[in-house]
Amino acid sequence: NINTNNYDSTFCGSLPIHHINVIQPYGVLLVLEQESLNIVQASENVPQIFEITAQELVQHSLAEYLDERSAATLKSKFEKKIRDKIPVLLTINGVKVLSIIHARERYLLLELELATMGQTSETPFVDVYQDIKYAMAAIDLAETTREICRIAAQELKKISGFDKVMVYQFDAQWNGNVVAEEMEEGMESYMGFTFPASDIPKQARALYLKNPYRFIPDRLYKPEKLYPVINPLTHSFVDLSDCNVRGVAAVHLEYLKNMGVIASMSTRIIHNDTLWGLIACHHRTAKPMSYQECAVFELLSNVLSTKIASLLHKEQLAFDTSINSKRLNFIEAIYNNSKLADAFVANGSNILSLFRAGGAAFIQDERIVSVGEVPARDELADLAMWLSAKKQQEVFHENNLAAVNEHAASYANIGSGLLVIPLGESEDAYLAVFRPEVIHTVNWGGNPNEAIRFEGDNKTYHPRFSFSLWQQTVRQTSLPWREEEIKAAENIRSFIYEYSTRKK
Ligand code: BLA
Repeated sequence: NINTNNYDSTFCGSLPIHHINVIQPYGVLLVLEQESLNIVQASENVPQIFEITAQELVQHSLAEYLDERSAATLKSKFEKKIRDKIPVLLTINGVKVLSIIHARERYLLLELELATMGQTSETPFVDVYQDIKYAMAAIDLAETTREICRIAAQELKKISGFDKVMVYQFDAQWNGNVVAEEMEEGMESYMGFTFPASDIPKQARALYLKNPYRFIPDRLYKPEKLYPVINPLTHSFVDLSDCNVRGVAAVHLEYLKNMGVIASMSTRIIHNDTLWGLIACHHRTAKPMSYQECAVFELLSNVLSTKIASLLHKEQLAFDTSINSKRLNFIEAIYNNSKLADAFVANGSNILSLFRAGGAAFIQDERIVSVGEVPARDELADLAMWLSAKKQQEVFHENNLAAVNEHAASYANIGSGLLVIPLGESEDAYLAVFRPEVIHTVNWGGNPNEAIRFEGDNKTYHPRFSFSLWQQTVRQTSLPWREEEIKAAENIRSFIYEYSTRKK
């Protein structure tokens, strides 16, 4: 048995990654008081820009270092009360520095990029633009989500030069599947592998709704502390959740080490305001990138999200249309037959198709009629008693019935999946729809039971060492019930209820 999800929400999922209070040294972080631009906190690598220490710098206002134009730019950004992160080019101490501004309730965060500081020569915009145009056109031609992901991985690998680019799709339990992979020769392939949810726990996933990417150019970095440690305006640690340079959780640095990775970049894919997947990039050596290079990831992630959303929307429409016509077909049969049991028998094959089922049974006290492959009579009677004991009045659905009803193990091959429409308020009458067992193999990237390993002290912990293939055979499970199918069942239940009440 696999038991990993609890770590996703409890242990790993509660590490306070936003209050880490150190940054990665590819930028400098300043915390400013809004009006005065007084520097109240600074990262200890500030001498690289200001030539004085953080301790000295916090006596000053940033205004003293800005030229007139930069000061005006900063001021205008604040006055517009923009909450988004905005990149601006400031002249600090006479040097041009790309700066990302975050306006908070009581203070401002300023991230200053070191990699491009003082640079004037940039890659001409057209060079970048033609690569992006090409990638966008290729993505747009794709006809399935798989193909979109494959092309995106291919193009991003070409543009970015990362050793490996993967696309990672989340499932309903937040495990992730690698659905596309492009990599240099000699690297370990994770194509088709599933990784447990706790590898990237819920608070880390949540950050992708705010930030387009997480960039770790060098896991061997020296963390830079903030001075002073406590923000004097809020009397607490600064919330670094949307800072690019935010320091990395130790467990994840170890994870990257175990994967043989020095640099990592992950970019979100969003669908319906939830995280659909990530583009995960690995490099075996350090990989510095400028804000502009990171912006290419952000842009392509938007293109990818939009394209995936449009495909999924089309698929959803087609599914809805088909399920609706079958649902109406059944409702018509109920109209045309004075007895529900007769409507059920007359409409049998449509019901099987409506619910993509192997069998269905109409159970009303002693009376049982069925279509397709269903459990034996006594097993159906037992199931009805179980539902009655549960006082099941709403639609019930399960795709691993044996896990909740021990008797169901004996008919798992035909009834691992069960969807029940209770037919009466007071009587024990049910329409039960069965789905067969689908035995399948999950290819895990390393043993998920070892996703986290505690040392003897029960406090120190490590991520797993190995990400090589670990196979799990899943039994007694059917295809899951889709939301639209459950909705159709609920609709049929309320129709039957109202229809039979009216007839009385
Ligand atoms: C972060 N884990 C991450 C991130 C990814 C993964 C992509 C985001 C940071 C990054 O881009 O590097 C996971 N990366 C993967 C997976 C693949 C990949 C699955 O390439 C597959 C191909 N991690 C653990 C355990 C814990 C944990 C046991 O293994 C918790 C105890 C936590 N992972 C964890 C945390 C973060 C993280 C806290 C956030 C790190 C941060 O942003 O500081």
